Amino acid sequence: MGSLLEGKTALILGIANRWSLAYAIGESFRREGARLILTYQGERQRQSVEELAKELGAGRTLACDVSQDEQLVRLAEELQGEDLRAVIHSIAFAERQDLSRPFHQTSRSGFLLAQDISVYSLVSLARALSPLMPSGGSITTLTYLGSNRVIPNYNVMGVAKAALESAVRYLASDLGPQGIRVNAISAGPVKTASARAIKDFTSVLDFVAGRAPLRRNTDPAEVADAAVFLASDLGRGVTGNVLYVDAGFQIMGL
Ligand code: 0WD
Repeated sequence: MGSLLEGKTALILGIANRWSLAYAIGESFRREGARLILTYQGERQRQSVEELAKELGAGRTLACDVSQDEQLVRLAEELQGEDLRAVIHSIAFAERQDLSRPFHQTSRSGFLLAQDISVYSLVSLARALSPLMPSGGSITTLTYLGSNRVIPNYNVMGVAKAALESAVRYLASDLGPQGIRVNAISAGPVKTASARAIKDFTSVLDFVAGRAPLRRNTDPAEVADAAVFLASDLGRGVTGNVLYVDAGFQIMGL
């Protein structure tokens, strides 16, 4: 048991199941002494997230579908009086058909949906939650290499991740004077429910394991420990950054 986050309250959005990157982050945050608050997307996920919350020793579990403005307002109301020190935004969504057909066939509605859930949610959460971070703190989101390289079938989500990484920089500039740091972790591919929606995802895992400098895929625990670093005082000088935790794959040309 470490103490890098001892006494700090952390809000984690995006735990869907035990394979979610956000769940691994919850485990690492707990190990380091954080007090956890989790959210669930809707009634459908409520019970399962409450069970996962028990496993993680999380004190509170609150509803938050980021596509609903009124739920963000309610979340902020329910968190009144908390001194949030860390927020994890581990949320993305795109229509399955937009993760398999050619990118130029993306519909307007599919494009806007991916931007709304995967990017605008970070902006709206930063607005709703920054007043609850009076002592300063850290907001961390999850991104992927498909933001600046073409990854087959990642398509509309790659464009969303490019916008997300840009949003991180603008938010870091806005909130820095309040002592709030905003960063992204660019994780290597991990087999989660979201990743399975991407056509031929298993071949991406095989390719990366063969080419990455460390000759293996990314362990969710490695992503989680990087999130601890960013949320802790060890990361106090880091903001507006994209930190790659991908066994080094992003440096390779061929
Ligand atoms: O290879 C991977 N798995 C990588 C994931 C590599 C690099 C980055 N990422 C990113 C994802 O793009 C995402 O931003 O990490 C983040 C977390 O993704 P994950 O852990 O891979 O996937 P998952 O366990 O599915 O969690 C994403 C969750 C949703 O899960 P489902 O499976 O139900 O779609 O995002 C949440 C939901 O819990 N989510 C929402 N939460 C609130 N409101 C909403 C919403 N409207 N939509 C999705």
